[in-house]
This record gives sequence, C-alpha cells and structure tokens, in this order.
Amino acid sequence: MASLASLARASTLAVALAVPFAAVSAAQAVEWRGWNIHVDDYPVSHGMESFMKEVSEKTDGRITGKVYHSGVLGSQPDAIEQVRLGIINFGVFSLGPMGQAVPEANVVSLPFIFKSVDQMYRLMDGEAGAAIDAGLQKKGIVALGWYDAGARSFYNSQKPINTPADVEGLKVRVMNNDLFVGMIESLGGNATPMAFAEVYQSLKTGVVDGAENNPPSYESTNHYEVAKYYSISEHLIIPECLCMSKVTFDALSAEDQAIVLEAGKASAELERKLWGEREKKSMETVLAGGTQVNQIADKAPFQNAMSPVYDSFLEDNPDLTDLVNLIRNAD
Ligand code: BDP
Repeated sequence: MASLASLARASTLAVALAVPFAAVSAAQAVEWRGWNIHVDDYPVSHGMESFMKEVSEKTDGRITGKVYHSGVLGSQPDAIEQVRLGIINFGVFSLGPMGQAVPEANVVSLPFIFKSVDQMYRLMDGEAGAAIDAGLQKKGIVALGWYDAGARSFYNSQKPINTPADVEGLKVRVMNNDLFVGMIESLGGNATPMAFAEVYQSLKTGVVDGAENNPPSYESTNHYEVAKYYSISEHLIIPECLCMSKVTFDALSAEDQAIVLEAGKASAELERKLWGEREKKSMETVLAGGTQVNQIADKAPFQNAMSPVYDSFLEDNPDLTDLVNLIRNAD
C-alpha cells in the first residue's frame, strides 16, 4: 500500500506535470502565472503588471498572463520552489528568503553590506548582480531585473531602539533565513522566522514584539497600527528580483527571450522610480497614524555586534569570500 508520504509526493508530481501540460495544450496563447506577495497598489505590483503587459503586447498576445497579488499563490519560500519547478512562471522575490536556496543570493542579506541604496543599484547592475544571477540560474531561476526594496529598519510595540541593548530580550520576527536569526541573536534578541502574512496578527497579540522592514511594507501591511516605534537602523538593504522560471524561459524562442529580458529591465526602471515616491508617502502615512520615528544616531555598535554573522557565513561559504569582499570593499 502506498504510504501517505508517497501519495503526497505523487499528487505534488501530478500538479507539477498537469500545469505545464495545460499550458502546452493551449499553445496558441500561453498563460503565465505571476506570484506577488504585495497588495496590488505597491511599486513591485505595478512593475510586475507593466512587465506582463509589455510581454503580451510585444508578442502580439501569443503570451499572456496574470499577476496574483497579496500572496494568494502561497508563501514566499513555497513560491520560490514552484518557480524553480516551472509551476509558477515568474515572481518578484526578496533575495532574503531566496538565500536559503541560493548561497550567492545570501551575500546581500549580510547586515550593513551595502553602504547605501545607490551603491546597491550600482553593484547589482554590475559584477555582483551577474554573480548572483549565475547562482540563481544554477537553481532554475533567471533574474530579469533587480527591483528596489529600500532599506529595512527595526520596529516594535515597546520602545524606540537606539542601541543594541534595546533589542535585548525583544521577540523579533524575521524572514525565513538563518542569517537573520543569527543577526537578531547577535543583538541579544529572540528571533522568530515567520511568513509575512502572519506578522500583523502576531504583533497585535504579542506573539512577537517587533519586526524589521522598509517603510512601504511597514505601512502597506498596517503593521504601524500595532507596532508604533520605528527606529531607522537601515541594517539590511536587500534587492528584489523579478525572477522567471528557467523552465519557462528556456522554452521560449530567442526572439521571445529578448522581449522578456527587455520588459524585465524596463519594469525594474519603473519600479525603482515608484519606490522612491512610495517611500515618502508611506513615511507620511505612518507619521500621521501616530508612529514614533527615531533615527539611530550611531550605527557602529550595531555593525560591531552583528560582525559574527559575517564570520559564520564565510566559514560556511568560503567560496563566496570574493563576492563578499567585492561588495564590502566597493566605494
Ligand atoms: C518585504 C518584501 C517581501 C518580504 C517581506 C517580509 O518586499 O518580499 O516577504 O518584506 O518581510 O519588504 O517577509
């Protein structure tokens, strides 16, 4: 008799096989599915919609698709796996959760590795981005464009954070990646990896005291209603990737691949522009909603406390030393 596990495996396989088959049998107009964690009015969401529109227009409707917003196609770690398998065709992912599967991508999740968002753009559009793309491709993912996600800072329901000691004993939600657990523990906090969709309720009920994110995500999820202290630490500048399944990409003609690559780049430009505008608007919204924002004057103690995260990362990934140094030593 088949075990439950093998039945589960068989049904996962059936889904994996059924979806590409359905797409192939409707070969006249291929219908892609795009995964997005954010609400539809968000810079990432507009970037993805414009990508799909441009691809449809330039292929004269041979390729169409739908972007599923608000995480309705599942959590981020699951969606990354589904893109790798070609079950979901594309998505915008934070390189944070991607780092669990792709070590090269993890380099940008090292705290304070970029000096500024501008520097991040420059490096991602150059050698560092190319190295990360190569790592993604090995895992079945093609990067079509790097999206902006600003810088992440701490917020919580208890108090302003000014020094690492203020994080001691706080229960802090992090994205699903061991690096972030190490990062919070290096400050003496208790890290709780948790899906994005669960954070609001967990803040509200006190399952966690705080989290960390950029202002647009802090605002669009209404976390600011239940965690009123936002302390600008900017400890993580993590780019996001408009990513396509290699299964989907490799099935395209060279001409369609060129269309997709071009549309990906154009959508990243749009998203970056919208990002800057949204960041300002989000800050205004949270301030009007009663958030107490403080700038952390001295970030050096945070950087120093978090340095063991680098040590253990490099110990586990000695082959990534050059990539880490390329970013760390850049002007
Ligand atoms: C947001 C990212 C999103 C992450 C989320 C999180 O855009 O991809 O899932 O943070 O904290 O800024 O989980």
